[in-house]
Amino acid sequence: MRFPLLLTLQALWASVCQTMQHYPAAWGHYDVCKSQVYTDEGLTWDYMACQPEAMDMTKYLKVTVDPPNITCGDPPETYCALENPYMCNNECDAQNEDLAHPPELMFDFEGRNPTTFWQSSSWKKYPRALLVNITLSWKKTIELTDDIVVTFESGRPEQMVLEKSLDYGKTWQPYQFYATDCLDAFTMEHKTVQDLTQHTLLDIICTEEYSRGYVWKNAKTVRFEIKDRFALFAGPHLHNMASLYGQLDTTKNLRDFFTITDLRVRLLRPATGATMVDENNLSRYFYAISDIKVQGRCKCNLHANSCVFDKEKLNCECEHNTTGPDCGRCKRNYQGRTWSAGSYLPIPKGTANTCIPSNIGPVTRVCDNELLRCQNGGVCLNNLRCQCTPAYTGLLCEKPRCESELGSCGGPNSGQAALSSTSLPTLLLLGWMLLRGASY
Ligand SMILES: [Ca+2]
Repeated sequence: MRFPLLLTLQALWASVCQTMQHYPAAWGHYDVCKSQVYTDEGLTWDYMACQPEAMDMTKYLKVTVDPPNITCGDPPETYCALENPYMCNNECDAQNEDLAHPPELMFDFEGRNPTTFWQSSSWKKYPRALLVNITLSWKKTIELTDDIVVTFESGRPEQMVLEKSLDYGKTWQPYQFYATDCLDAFTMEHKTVQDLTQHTLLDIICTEEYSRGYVWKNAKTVRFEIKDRFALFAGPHLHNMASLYGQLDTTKNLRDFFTITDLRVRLLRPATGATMVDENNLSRYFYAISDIKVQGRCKCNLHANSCVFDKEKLNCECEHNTTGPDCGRCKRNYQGRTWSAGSYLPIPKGTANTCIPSNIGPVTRVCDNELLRCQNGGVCLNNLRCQCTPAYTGLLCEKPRCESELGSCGGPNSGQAALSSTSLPTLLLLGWMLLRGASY
């Protein structure tokens, strides 16, 4: 009679474990760099991979609009609506605060009515191109975590390029091309982010999706889709971040793709609303942008969980004995081994790859990732000790911690280990009740 009950218990246990494996909270947020733990050797630090929270990066940028005299209002100018050349009540005057449209208005608080926006002067020199570069500089490497969204107050441009720099503006690479006709403007085929696959994710595409002004005059945004690109690895609702983190860890190109120091919006041709440009009323053609959204986090190489804005510049608050604006090197006296970035793996805590004191070299190493391997799922920390899974102990995690107990020595990861401590008494109680019920 008791045999089927034991089977029931085992099935219950298995299903609880399975549920835990799909529970997203078990994945790390990577928001803690270290914590104190009790080990066989006493109280020590346990180091983990960590990163600052994603935030609104537009608060920390410097904006430059080029050419310098391209912002409207000097001299004052009156603009007409694109859709209606007789509706000319849009005034711009740089000397009048209420009528000025400086670049800062692309980054102020949105949601007010009427909206605030930057505006260019009009296309007075037609047919010469109306070119404007808007450069956003951070003086710091940052990692994009959400879509870049540019909201236009004018019609969306007929041609534009979004570019990025990874070297503080020395060199630029295109991120995406935008045009009403990709073939005509850039001799590229029209594609959308949905055409990309895991293998072509790094391809630079031209899209017509955000440029068709005349038909969709209420569509105001131009987007660079970061999340859709993440989804190629992490699934449609980004529920499998483990897969994405794994890829980011092992593929430098992929990591670099989402990393920037500067962004540049190159406006190449304004909305014209029709096939022919009305040369008698060029004040219908201009660019106006009400908002640019950039979400991201400081790149700290998984060695810092905060990033501070000091003297007009963002800086990682480095842990793990690292230093530098991106925690990109070991501190003095902590060069016992080569610096390396932290790692997202194994999930949920990752690996800190801390810098170790210079006088602790290979002589005293307890473990490494090749010869002196930690056993039974243990992780080598700083070459100094193995961090064992709950079920094992010993210098290299070679000894089972609870040989005498029956099959409940804890699972292979910390999520399940936590579960075993809280749920085992419940399960035993349940088993006892079932057995009692069976004996009546
Ligand atoms: Ca605004």
